[in-house]
Amino acid sequence: MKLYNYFRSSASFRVRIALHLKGLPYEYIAVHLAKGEHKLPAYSAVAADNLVPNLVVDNQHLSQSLAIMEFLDETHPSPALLPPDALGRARVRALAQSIACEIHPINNLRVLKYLSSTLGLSEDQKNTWYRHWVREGLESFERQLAQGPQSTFCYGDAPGLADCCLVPQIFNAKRFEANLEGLPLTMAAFDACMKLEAFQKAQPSACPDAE
Ligand SMILES: N[C@@H](CCC(=O)N[C@@H](CS)C(=O)NCC(=O)O)C(=O)O
Repeated sequence: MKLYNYFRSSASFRVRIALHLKGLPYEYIAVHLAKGEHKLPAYSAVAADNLVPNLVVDNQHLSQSLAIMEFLDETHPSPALLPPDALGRARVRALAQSIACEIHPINNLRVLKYLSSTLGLSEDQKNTWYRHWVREGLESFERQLAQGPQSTFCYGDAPGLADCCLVPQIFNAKRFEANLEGLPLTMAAFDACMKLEAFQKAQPSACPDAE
């Protein structure tokens, strides 16, 4: 498998965690987002959406981190990223989507660039936008964890799909100095994940293109 990705990309980081949790080897192909490499025609030939991550398996190109992680889970079921019961799976997918569909899309690179370059927001205003939406999203995430069963990770006693999404979002929030106070369940799950080798190996500083 080949993973087109970028060390700082949180959607890429999700997939790297899933690959490491499952012990699956992959070729790391760096796409430098800050230099705009994802917009070059050569990369359009790899990823029709011009985004990272993109996983190549048997010459098939897979996009969207949630879809990729579920593909990995279906093709390599152990250890599972989703619980065995339908209710549990719905809860874990909801947590994962709270990050991947609610928080991340309004704070990713192209949105932040649009705020600065096209709408002329200052660095401070852009960071205020980022911190506001991340904080609001994580408060909602915390309330959802509080409604679920008592757990070491986001759901249960093993890391899963929601943890693969949470950890990169927290890394990103820390980089932008978002307020992470008063989120005890969220940060406990984050801390539990970061004790594991798979999360350590997948983190930005461990990537070959880390700067
Ligand atoms: N929903 C997509 C998001 C993909 C995405 O937005 N990736 C970012 C990096 S985290 C990207 O390629 N950004 C390029 C840009 O915004 O120009 C997924 O989960 O894979």
